Amino acid sequence: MKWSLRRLGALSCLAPIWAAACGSPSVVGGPPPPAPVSPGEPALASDQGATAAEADAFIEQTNTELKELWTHSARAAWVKANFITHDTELLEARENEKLLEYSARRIKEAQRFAGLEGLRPDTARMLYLLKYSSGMPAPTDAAKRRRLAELGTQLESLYGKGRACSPKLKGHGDDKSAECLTLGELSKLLTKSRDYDVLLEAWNQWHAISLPMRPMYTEMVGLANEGARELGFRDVSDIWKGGYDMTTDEFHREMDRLWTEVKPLYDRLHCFARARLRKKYGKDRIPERAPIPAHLLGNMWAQEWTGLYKEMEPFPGKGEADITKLLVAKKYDPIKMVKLAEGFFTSLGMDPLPQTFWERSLFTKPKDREVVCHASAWDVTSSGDLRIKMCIEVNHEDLVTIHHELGHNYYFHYYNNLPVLFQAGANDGFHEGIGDTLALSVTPGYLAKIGLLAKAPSDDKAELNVLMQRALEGIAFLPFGKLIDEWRWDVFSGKTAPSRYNASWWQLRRKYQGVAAPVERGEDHFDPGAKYHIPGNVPYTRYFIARILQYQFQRALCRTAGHTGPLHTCSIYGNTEAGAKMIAMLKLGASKPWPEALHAMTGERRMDATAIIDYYEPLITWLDQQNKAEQCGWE
Ligand code: X8Z
Ligand code: ZN
Repeated sequence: MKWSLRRLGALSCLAPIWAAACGSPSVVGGPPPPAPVSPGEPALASDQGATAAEADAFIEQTNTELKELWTHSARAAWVKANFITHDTELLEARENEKLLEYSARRIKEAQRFAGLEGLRPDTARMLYLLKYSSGMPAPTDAAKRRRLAELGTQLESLYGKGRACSPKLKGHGDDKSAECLTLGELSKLLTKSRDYDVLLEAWNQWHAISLPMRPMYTEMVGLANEGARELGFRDVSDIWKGGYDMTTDEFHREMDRLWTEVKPLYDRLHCFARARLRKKYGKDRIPERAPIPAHLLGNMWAQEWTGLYKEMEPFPGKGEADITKLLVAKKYDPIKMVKLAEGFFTSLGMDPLPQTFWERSLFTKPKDREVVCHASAWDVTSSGDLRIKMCIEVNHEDLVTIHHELGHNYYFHYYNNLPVLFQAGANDGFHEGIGDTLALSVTPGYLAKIGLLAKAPSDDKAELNVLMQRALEGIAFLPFGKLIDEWRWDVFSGKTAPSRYNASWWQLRRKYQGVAAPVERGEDHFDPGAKYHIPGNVPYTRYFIARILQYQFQRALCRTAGHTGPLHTCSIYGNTEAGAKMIAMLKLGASKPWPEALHAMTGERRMDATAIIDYYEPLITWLDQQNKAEQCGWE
């Protein structure tokens, strides 16, 4: 299964959530929650005559049948994503339709076991996981279900085929005579160019790809909500928020707590970045106390700002924080980058990737056909057919993404002997956070060890440069990670009507990220659709959670590895004790509530933002000095 597809019915980077996978089924787990969990919880009518033995048999059969359906749908999704055509779209949609039908039917059937006493704990947990497994629940009506499946496929394809076309972009792509640029080419342009108008054109034209998605997305929301109601939920958002071993109210409070804890970090980085951009673009374009124009942060969605490293470098030229430069200088190619990342996992005592991984993965963008380039990890058979699909470029960002994707693959690998309902992360944030944790160990010390750097610089200035490089990714991302699903939850619940889709999007982007659209964006646009996970229907809070957990994981693993000194200097490379702790957690899959899985690896049971705060402490102190003359914040 593709990771984002594993939530039945959502497109994923593990596989769509109607196949939701960016790494695995977003079937996440928790103990059977006390009923009623929240106002969104379905009122379950249990069957007086049902027995625990019947529940065991039901779950066993579901695991067998789901595995088969997931495999079929993952194969079709793989072929479609590697070769987007009218026919492959149809084939994928048909397989998903079957999966949607099965999933909704089994969730309904399982309601007869609700509240049943004497269930085996594993059975009770799998019933819980099943209940929240459908990220895109389909209505019973066959025509509506078919339409929902088609919409899922077509939305993802529209994104995959998207191009930004304009005479003003000529000369900025790989082919200098082309006027239409792929997202990969645009991404390079956004990191390299500092020409306000060229950047604006790239941003504008990419955001034009999503306009045809607007009516389709609206229709998809309506149909999926209908499916959710048939299952007894208020709307799809209650399902998305339901798989975290806590009530939806508790979940909201947890996410808000974590955000409140990390927001001061983001505010400082925002303040500093805005001041540096003001130097570059002038006061008129970057006024004080104003949000930053969204096209100037080196990334199409302003979600990570590593493209701005040169402007943000605290001590120019100190150390070698620019990993892209190192990779290019050492003549790395995509396969060599994947081997490097695999080498990190094996250094921890993990198994090498299977030969079929190398034979079946997509590593580079084919020239002759349309593919979905957004990176994803797969286990097509849920029993070891591991792959990644990525259009790798030789740069730092893609090296981090490769670690990210292999994190999914290693999770798949270590839990693939479990029944498929347990084949998921402890929660979906765990699945997203594994590779990211390892990427934190790609320190100058590690780079020196493997020969990418001649020697690790050891002075404070070089260290601050490295921390800035990290922060432009890890801290800049946090508000974006939080806001995407806030937008979607309100869309699903009807709080945001279709007539306010874009307005609500920009309100949230302003509130959380402190960025603003560079030009007026009315409801004649559909800007959310220009981000993969919206047409792909991949839930996003998982990345917010992962970006906090990865530091908590790292702190614990570094403790196990006996690291002394500041957290940001720790690399667990080569430490098999730390590796064993990680493997112990991976092997649990979703079989236990996430606090138990967290405990297995870290000895802690609560998500904790203090690790990320510790990690960046020296940078925060430095940013405070830099920001002294600035008026931070935005109106
Ligand atoms: O979608 C992804 C992965 C696949 S699960 C490439 N990520 C998010 C994004 O690109 O927006 C990883 C970081 C956040
Ligand atoms: Zn992922």
